[in-house]
Amino acid sequence: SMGWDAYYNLNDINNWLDDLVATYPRIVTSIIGGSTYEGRQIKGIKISHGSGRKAVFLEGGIHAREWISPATVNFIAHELLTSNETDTVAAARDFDWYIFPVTNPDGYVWTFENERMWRKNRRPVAFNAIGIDLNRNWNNNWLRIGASAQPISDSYAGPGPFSEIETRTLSEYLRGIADQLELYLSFHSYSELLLLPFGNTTVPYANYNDALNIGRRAMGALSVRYGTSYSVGNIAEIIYAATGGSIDWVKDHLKVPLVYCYELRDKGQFGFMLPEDQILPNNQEVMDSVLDLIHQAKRFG
Ligand code: 0X9
Ligand code: ZN
Repeated sequence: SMGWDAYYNLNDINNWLDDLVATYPRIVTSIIGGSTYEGRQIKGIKISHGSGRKAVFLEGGIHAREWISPATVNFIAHELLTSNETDTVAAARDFDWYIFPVTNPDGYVWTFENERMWRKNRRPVAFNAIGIDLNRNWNNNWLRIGASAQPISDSYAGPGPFSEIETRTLSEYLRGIADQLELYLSFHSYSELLLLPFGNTTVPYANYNDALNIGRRAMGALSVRYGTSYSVGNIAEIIYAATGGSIDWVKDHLKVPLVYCYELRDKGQFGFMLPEDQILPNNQEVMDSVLDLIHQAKRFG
């Protein structure tokens, strides 16, 4: 079982996912979203109460050091499976959920065992440089802006779009379920923001204003519990222009109606080193917002 007062390493998370499959065999299945340079699997679970439903995709831990991201994704899975609260039960029943808490497993392990502040994957790319930023490697305006061509950089985009096995395999998995997807959520830290595509332009896409309003309302729901205030907007407008991120590709290539990137707690006091006593409050307020997104997504189509 998983407490919400500590960060868990990859083995603990993967074992916990296996436990969920064993505990709820009719509802939860084990899924593999892809594989990694060091030979690991990108492990996830699918929660489904029946066929023919639209789906939600939760992407956690693409940046290794952002430990609150897998913790948040795990909590959402836990709530969907254990809560008796009306909205949560409905959310679990009305959508299929594809849940991947750690989409950069090699990097995540490295932050536990070697360098707490590691961000990228772990593939050697030059004689003195390791790692590609997996949120710069997707094939959408690759290397256009806010990404580096230097292997030593923390935002190194890689030698080419989808050069990395992690992004290539996960994107193939996503293609396979694209028709089902209604809502895609990518979880990062930190800054307390809800970001919308695209990373290279502030020009709104077709349903941008609807997506913006839905996001704003959800961040209103997030703020109720502890007063945490998230800003909502286009990536290029409210943080910095950056291309090759997962949500841009998911929006542009898979045409998923609603696509967001959370930058979780905090606003910089502790940054990536968010204290463990903030895990639960963070997770609860984010869950409040996810339920609100679900409520709105149902009516959106
Ligand atoms: O720069 C990033 O990849 C994200 N910020 S972080 O501090 N967590 O590294 C923001 C990504 C938002 N952009 C896209 N997903 N395109
Ligand atoms: Zn990040």
